[in-house]
Amino acid sequence: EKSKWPKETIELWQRLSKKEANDINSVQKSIVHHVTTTLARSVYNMDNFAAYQAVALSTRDRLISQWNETQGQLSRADPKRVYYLSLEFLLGRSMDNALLNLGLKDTYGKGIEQLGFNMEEVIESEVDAALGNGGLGRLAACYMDSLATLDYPAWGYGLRYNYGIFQQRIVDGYQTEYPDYWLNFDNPWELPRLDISIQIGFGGHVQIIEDEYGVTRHNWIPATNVQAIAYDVPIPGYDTENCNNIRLWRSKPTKTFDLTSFNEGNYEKSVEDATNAEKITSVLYPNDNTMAGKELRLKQQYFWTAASLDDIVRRFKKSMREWSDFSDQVAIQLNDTHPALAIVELQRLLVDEEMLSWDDAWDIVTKTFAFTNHTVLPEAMEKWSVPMFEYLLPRHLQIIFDINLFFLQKVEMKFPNDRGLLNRMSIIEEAQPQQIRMAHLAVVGSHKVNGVAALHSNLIKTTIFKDFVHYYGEDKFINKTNGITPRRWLHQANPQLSDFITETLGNTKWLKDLSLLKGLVAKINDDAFRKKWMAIKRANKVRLAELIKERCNVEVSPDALFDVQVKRIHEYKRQFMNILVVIHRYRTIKSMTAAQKASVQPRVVIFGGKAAPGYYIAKLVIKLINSVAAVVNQDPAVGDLLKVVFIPDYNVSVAEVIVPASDISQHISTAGTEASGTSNMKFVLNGGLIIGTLDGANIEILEEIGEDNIFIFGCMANEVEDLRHAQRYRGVPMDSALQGVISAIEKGVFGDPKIYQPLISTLTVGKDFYLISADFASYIAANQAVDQAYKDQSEWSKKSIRCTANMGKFSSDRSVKEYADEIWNIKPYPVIDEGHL
Ligand code: 7GP
Repeated sequence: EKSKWPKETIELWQRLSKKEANDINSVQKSIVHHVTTTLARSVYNMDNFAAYQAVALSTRDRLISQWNETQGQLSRADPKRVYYLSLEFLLGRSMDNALLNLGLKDTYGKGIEQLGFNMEEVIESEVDAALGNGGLGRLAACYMDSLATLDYPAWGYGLRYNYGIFQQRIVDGYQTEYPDYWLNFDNPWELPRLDISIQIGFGGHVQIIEDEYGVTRHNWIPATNVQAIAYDVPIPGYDTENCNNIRLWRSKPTKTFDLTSFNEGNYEKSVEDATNAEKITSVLYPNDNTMAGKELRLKQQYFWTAASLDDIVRRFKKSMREWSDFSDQVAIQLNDTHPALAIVELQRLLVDEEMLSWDDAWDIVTKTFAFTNHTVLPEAMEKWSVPMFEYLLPRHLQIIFDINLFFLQKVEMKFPNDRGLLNRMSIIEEAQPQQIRMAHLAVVGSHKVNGVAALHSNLIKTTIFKDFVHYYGEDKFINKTNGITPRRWLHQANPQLSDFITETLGNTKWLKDLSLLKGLVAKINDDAFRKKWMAIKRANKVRLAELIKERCNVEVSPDALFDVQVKRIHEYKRQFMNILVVIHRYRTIKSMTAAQKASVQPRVVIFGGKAAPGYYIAKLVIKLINSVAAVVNQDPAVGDLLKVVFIPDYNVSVAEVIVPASDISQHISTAGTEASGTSNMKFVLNGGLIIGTLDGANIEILEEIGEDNIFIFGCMANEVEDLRHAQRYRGVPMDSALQGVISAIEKGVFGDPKIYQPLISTLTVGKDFYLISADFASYIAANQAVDQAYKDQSEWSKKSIRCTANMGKFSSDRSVKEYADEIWNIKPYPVIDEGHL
């Protein structure tokens, strides 16, 4: 124990652990030091990647100092912390972000320039950390940035997958998947904590023990154990000393297990068991908004929640407080239902291992957890089959049945004699076999439940959680509209615009208080200002055009209107509707005279996004987009009036190039299906207008920026049911423009029409679940309105400025503050720079 050492020893440590200086000389020295020692290279043996590694290692040294300082001071002060449990953290690259947040980008940039390298090229050498699918995972990453920036004591807990989301390549127009070997060249942004290792059990049986007072205790004897090893990822805040942590768990075989098998003389079995243990954290499941129901996924969820809770409880126990203080020290946020097992695990630890009474334990549990729902799509609701669950987690199943029994008893007391209600609210679905409804478990075990945008939070109250609102009352169900970090999504991704805003507003305060962007409105009638604003947009479009040339081998003009839809490919997001309207546009242009063509607004339609490998219809949409692109892009009758591209392998770092370069982007989900959307916020923050439905956060963006600056179309969420009904039972005919488009596909204009038959079938009258036909005409009209508006560049530039200026609400700083005040009850704890560790 350090505190037992004599004063002189501690002072010696403090003298020797002085933080590195950050002048250009020290920075260069540290880079070259890493080149020559850590990398064992020299000036004669350097390339961009080696430069990246050296800069990363040097930056990492500085991060670790801050991390140590933060974690040390927090351990001593021991304030209440929040733990954000997320199976996904879609971090992207770290170096640029870390240097900007530490305020060292300029110094490092100059430093390596003198050493013969270009910072932007060096940054490009980093591979993305892609431990997430889409919105949910990227939200977790934005929240970690805000938590650190606002000095909140917060840790993330997740899994260290060996393979992140697959890499997408397009072969003959089709998506093919390749493994993401992101750890092949070592990851400088993680600190392996080989000393932190936790045993996690699986399977086995439950012993019932009766003590001398006749009280029964349950003792779970797992059949197998695996080890969880911690890897820490430092998350520096912007312009602060605070540096938070994401702890990612990696699975390893246990040493004792190896030995037993070895002693039993069963070498092969021990090797097999060891590989099975490693498998748990080997791969991220590539589904976005759908549940796969695989046993290995359930193993991942338990492995991760059990390791995290063990860690959290161990940290709490160090403070020697009473158990009744637990929820005053610890808040745990469940990022969707993936970590809902944590509720059961904490109850098990408290009752079986800490010997608390059931009721005392349950009181602690429900005060500790809060739950965020990210979707209402039925196919995404997590359910686990009871037999499979019992085989893996026998004791947890008993606890779930008990939680359910006590819960349903209370429901019965409040609303007697309503079996239908009990059936609907039960955590167990009476199917063959029985299923555990994880969303119900999460609601019952949490003190607050939130949706991620106003519309979505209201929807969950009237649909999936209706009975629960009736039972618990309104206060438990709240809204926390999503946000995005302006540090990555403006300052880092759009440096020119960031500098221009800083110059205009006189300082960088807006990066920590995004509402200050309002100050830009005063410049709206300043011609020079508007010209510069549009010149920056154009420069960003040039950068994107270069990326398109490189990745798609298509030349696009930066003077055309850039129209973007980038997000996971999903029927509810309606990329299909977008490409159908592109075909409509193509046909319209083809039918025009030369004189008519002269007034067409040239457009580049840009798609990007991955489809889940098993999602057949989504993959067909990608094929259709590529086929349309192939035909349109080489049609001399169209020329530059229309270009279509599908950018392969859309990910965070590609998004950082695309987002600042869009004129218009598409957020066109069927109303009521997109919980929030977050890329909509990124585009508008960067002065890109959006075309969208009244869905998710689009509605709140409209409220903030005003209806003149957004293109809204389509039906509203409360009309969807009636429209579906009318389609199904009253045979509303298909939209006529849509009919024309479909017959073009069927005639083979875009290749063998047989390929697309399953896709076209989804539009059959009565089956068009996502209402593409119903919204088609208004979608075409909205697109025409965009063309019209874009022609007046001066008016457009005003809209663009108004967009950026009014996006203050959508900073993840605002979201995180709301969570901290209204759910977690935590306060900022700003770390003091003591100059040593
Ligand atoms: C997404 C939602 O689809 C998106 O609308 C939202 O902005 C985002 O979460 C962040 O809240 N949901 C998922 O990514 C997802 O997989 C099912 O949800 C668990």
